[in-house]
Amino acid sequence: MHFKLHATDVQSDARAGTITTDHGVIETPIFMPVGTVATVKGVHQRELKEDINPDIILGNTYHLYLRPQTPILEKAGGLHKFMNWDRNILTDSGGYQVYSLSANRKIKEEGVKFKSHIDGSYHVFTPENVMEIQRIIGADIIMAFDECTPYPCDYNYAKRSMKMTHRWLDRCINHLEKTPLKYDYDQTFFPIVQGSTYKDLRKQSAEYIASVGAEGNAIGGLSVGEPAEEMYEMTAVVTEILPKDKPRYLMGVGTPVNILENIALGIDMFDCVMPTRNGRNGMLFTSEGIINIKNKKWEADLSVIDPQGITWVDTEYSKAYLRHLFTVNEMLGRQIATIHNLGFYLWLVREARKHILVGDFASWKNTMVKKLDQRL
Ligand code: PRF
Repeated sequence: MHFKLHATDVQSDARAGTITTDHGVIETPIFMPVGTVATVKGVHQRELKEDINPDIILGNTYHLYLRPQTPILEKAGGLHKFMNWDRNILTDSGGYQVYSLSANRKIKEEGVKFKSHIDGSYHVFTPENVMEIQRIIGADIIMAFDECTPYPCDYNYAKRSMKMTHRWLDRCINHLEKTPLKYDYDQTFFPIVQGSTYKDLRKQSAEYIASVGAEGNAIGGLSVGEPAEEMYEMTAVVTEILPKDKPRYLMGVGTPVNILENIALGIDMFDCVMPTRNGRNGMLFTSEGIINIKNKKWEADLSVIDPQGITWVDTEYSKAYLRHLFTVNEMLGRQIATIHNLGFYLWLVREARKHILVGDFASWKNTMVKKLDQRL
């Protein structure tokens, strides 16, 4: 993997760069659509490639390990081939899903024993087997196995957990060195900063993560219920320490405003279920603000979904029609909303990149954040 910085904003820490891997170039800042179970829910590969056009998508070790299970992915020759996606993929390690999804789990030094949310069966994730699973899934970027602390989190728990995440990181790195690549392209490993909402812990964790000298670094444990201001404060503490010449990935963030604010703090990569999950629930993100398409207000509004027309669905269908599809629970409604939202998120980060390159990012961002949170 190679990361090149093309511009840094003068009024903020925003950066525009490119990440090059064996599956192509990723222009940063980037938003990675979430494709948890080997599909970006409700979107055909053709629409994903041609209409939304991301350079990279995200998959989840936790889900893929449970279904279709690693032997099937291995037989297919990895996730790229299984889902017929020839661009970049990043897989999360399960270090978050195991806590948020499984029915119950026991965290120990060795690893996490958890109960599947699907059939109640018991499984164990360790730093070692998670590296092996991610080798088999075969994503271009693979993540360290960590513990994402909840919010709020007691200081002593956060400290102990962070230290265990650091020890797990050492085990991930040791084991990866012993686990050969499975396919004919490279994989890049990203460690994850934790430390809850405590500045001193975040600082310690960022220093530890920076010291391992990985090709890219991630920040976890944020956007778990803390106020946005606290998230920005933690991001700022960490980005000050993480190396400038490596990409920085803020995991599971966020709203359009969260993304712009964190770009301003020096984040290059994002992922979040919001555009897809909230889209399936009728929430549309637009450049004018947020629309709940199920609202009666749109019942007879025959204007197009979004006059900006970022993706073709925006001008192909009216608000009243889309509301109707949600009212009668037609799956097409959820598909249209998903394409619209992903198109909007990708447009947002591409615009941010353009403005960083031109040199007016800070003023553009300030104008945008005023509009983006408005409820229409
Ligand atoms: N760790 C991992 N994945 C994550 C997170 C984390 O802390 C988060 C937190 N927002 C989202 N996804 N491994």
